[in-house]
Formats: sequence, C-alpha cells, structure tokens
Amino acid sequence: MKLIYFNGPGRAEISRLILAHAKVDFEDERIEISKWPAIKASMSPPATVPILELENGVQIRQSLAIAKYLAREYGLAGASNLEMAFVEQVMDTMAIDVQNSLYKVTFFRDPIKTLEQVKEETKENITPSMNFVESVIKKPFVLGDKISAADLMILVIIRHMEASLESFFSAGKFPKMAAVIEGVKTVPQIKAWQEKH
Ligand SMILES: N[C@@H](CCC(=O)N[C@@H](CS)C(=O)NCC(=O)O)C(=O)O
Repeated sequence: MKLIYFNGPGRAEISRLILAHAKVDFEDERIEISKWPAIKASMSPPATVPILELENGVQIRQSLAIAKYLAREYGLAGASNLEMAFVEQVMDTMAIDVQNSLYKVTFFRDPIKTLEQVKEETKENITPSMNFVESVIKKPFVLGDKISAADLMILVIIRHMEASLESFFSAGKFPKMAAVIEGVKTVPQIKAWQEKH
C-alpha cells in the first residue's frame, strides 16, 4: 500500500498515524515540491494529494475518505454505527472546521489583513469547534477507554495549531484534549513514529 503526499504532515499525517498504529508496512511516498507541477499535469482532476494506492492499484482520494477507510480497516473507527458517528464528528470538526481555518495562517496570503489579524480571527473562528470537541471526549479517549482515529486526529491537528497559533492551545483551556494527546503519545507505535518523523 502506498500513501502519496508532500513532505510534511498536512492532510496525510492522520492516515500515516493510523497505519503506524496498525503496524502496517506502507510506502510513505513524499513528493518534492519542484516535481509537483509535472505530476499534477499528469493527473485527472481534482489533481490533489493525499492519494492512497492499494496493492491492486486502486486509488482513493480525499484525506478524510482515506483516513476513515483506514480506520475501518484497522479497528480505529468505532465498533457500532453510533461509535463511528462519535469518532467522525471529532475527525470532521478537527480536519474540516479547525484545520481549514489554520491553513489561512499557515499559508498567510491576505492582501489587506495583517498576519496578526488573521491569527486573531482564526482563534475566534475555531473556538466553538474546539469547545465542542472538548465537550464530547468521554475520557481518557474520545470513546472512553478505547483509542480511535479521533484521538489520533486530535494529536495531528493540535500539533498543526501549535505551529501556527503558538500559545492558543493549553492544557488549562482544553484539559480533555491535552489528556488525549498525552495518552496517544505513550502508545509505543505512535511514540516510535513521532521520534522518526
Ligand atoms: N479536500 C481535499 C483537499 C486536497 C488538497 O487541497 N491537497 C493539497 C495539499 S494539502 C494539494 O494537493 N495541493 C496542491 C495543489 O492543489 O496543486 C482533501 O482533503 O484531500
């Protein structure tokens, strides 16, 4: 199995972590930015990454579809229809509502506003989503005792947040999310993956 993306966490890290957690030996293909225009031109639209390529050559696009497919394959999606919804409401809030806002800071390009203004707006915009996720964590993980892809997603997006909004996230403000991150980071496969990348 091959996961194709750029050389950064971005929208692929959640799937890399799910595969690392499941101890799956996958090809972690990282495209160099200089080679991207030629690769993009050769692809059918929407020409974006990540792409998951299965052993039989079948490709899946869209980061959340890929992550949810892998979560189901490797037992991190929740055990019942309702648990899956609990997992997905956190994955979608963090990846769509929070991370898409963070990208406005990461790739700051506003012709009128300053970076500081965009950061303040982003903090305001993501606060309801962050409070929502904090409120639905059953402790110690999103589903209670059992780790799921939602917990891995919290780790990925909070790392992105810490890189772009510096002091916004704290254990004082979001104690349940901070505990999820601590719990996830102690899982040996995740610890090993993080030390390597
Ligand atoms: N909704 C898509 C968005 C994919 C996307 O925009 N990928 C970016 C990288 S994060 C990309 O391929 N950028 C290069 C380009 O659009 O040329 C997903 O979640 O997979």
